Amino acid sequence: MVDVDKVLDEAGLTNPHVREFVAYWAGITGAARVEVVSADDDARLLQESLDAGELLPVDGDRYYSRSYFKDTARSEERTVVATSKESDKGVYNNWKPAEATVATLTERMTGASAGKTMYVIPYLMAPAGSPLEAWAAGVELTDCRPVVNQMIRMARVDVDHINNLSDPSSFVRAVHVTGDLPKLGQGTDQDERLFATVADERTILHYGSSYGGNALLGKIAHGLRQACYDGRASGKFLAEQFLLLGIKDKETGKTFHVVGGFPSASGKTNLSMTLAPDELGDRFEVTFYGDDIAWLWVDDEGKIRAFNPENGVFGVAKDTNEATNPGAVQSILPGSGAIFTNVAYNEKTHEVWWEGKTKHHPDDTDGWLDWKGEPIADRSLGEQGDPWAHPNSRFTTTIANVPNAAPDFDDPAGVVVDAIIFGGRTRDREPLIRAITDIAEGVYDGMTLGAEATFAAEGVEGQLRYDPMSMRPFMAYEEGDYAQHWLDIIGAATEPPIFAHVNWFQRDPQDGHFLWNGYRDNVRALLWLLRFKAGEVTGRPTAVGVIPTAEELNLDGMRFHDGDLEKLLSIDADRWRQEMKFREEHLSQFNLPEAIWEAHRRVAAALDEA
Ligand code: SPV
Ligand code: MN
Repeated sequence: MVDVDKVLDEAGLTNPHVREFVAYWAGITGAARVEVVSADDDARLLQESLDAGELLPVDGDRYYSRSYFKDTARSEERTVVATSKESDKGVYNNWKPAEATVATLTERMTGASAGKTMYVIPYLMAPAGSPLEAWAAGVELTDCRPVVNQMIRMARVDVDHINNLSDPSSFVRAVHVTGDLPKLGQGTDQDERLFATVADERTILHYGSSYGGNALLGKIAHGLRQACYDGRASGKFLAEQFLLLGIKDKETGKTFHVVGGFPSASGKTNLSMTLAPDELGDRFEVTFYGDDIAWLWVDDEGKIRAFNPENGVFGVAKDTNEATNPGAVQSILPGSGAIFTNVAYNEKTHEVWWEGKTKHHPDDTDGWLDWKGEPIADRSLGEQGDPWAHPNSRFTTTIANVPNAAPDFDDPAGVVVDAIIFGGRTRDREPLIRAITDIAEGVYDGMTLGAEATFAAEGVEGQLRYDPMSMRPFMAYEEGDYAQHWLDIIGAATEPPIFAHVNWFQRDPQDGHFLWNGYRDNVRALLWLLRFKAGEVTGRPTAVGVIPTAEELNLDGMRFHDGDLEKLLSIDADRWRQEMKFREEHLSQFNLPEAIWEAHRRVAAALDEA
């Protein structure tokens, strides 16, 4: 048995509730050693991980981690929200009763860390000193050392964060046990993996993975699922899978802030890290706050404020290059300490590569291993076309490494939110941007957010896979209650943000080309929105919101095929009327507040008149 008290004493971990939690789980998991870590331990732990072969060196003090080949993404089917109230059951949250879930996980975790070290990671999901601090502290226990190095990049890690709590019992209890990955039956009827947020006990128990959000419990388990639940239970805040960016007008000195929810593969990471287009760069500067999570609340002056609770970026590597995301490229250069997961790795030169990093993969395959660790040079003819990197391969780096990180990204007071945008991926119907001034219609727009099914076979042609607020896998309680909580929080603001829906993905129906260039030019649509909010432009009202006129958008340096701009700035009423039927079915699943249905009926009636 480990002498837990002695270890905690030596680490200066004094919070009695944390001590009790650590001792309890050390006993259950049967860990051979316990070690308390802080961000200062990063270099030593990296070296230990290298020595043990858990990480491999990448040139320029960077690192490579390869996960088990059946453990390469967040598993939605195996992720549940457990509480003691069945009224928390939603359509998408995989609700389970707390007691049985904790019992199952306790059984699976019993003895499962035998022979391993259990690392104790005291962390904060917020800038220190924020008004939401009571919900930001957590302690993750993990039996996987590279998870510690990742957590040190993604969260603020220090024992002081949990020693000095005003309520010492108020921290999230997070336990991560890797399990015997080759024996877990991933994807079969006997799948033993289980990732549970026991939300009303503020306890997170994840068993059966060492990958990403399954294992870094500060991120989506605490930062989204638990915080979403806490936000409503306290009535104080919203926790959303949103980017957060700033746009500084160098002429006036004012910085505007935008948060945004996008279903996966709709350009969220690239937008969050974008720069102003060259033609506008003299006047506007875009700054980065966060690519994945924002917490929002109403301040004493009635303004909506937000911060990113994370300290780092866990970004998709695929297609990251100087053209798509120069900020990301800069943030993972030699010297950044970045950790790459499941990209291709050269065991001789210690380089990394992924699809889209460069136009073609390296010509000389000598030393190159694919994401599974298999030599590219040994591939059979039939395997030649297989990707080198896993499509969900990632880089982990701290926000401080991002070249255009906002100077105040770490400010505990957060920033005032001027606009809330939702953006799907839609080949027709959705214009470039439509502004929504009514709060209920804005929340309604978020609840009907979605992206086109990637393959026609996944659904009806033209029908979306709905992903309400881009929170489908993270909403911790019933969707109707969630919409009501949004109405309450945003409705309490005396100066609410403006809402908008954006779409960078309209295509020409004949040859399929994108009508809008996208990437850095997307900033032009946001600039119009901020001018519209300020009353500097009026736009053109439609049934589904206000759309810019071509003259109101700053399009300096852009070119369009004939008719494309008109199409980007108009709506197809017939397609919209079809969409309204799909929306009605989608929304009927939830126990929605009447205000959301009224918004739906208003939009439907306006479309019928159009
Ligand atoms: C996502 O999948 O939405 C992520 C990555 O942000 S993970 O943390 O693995 O969920
Ligand atoms: Mn995410």
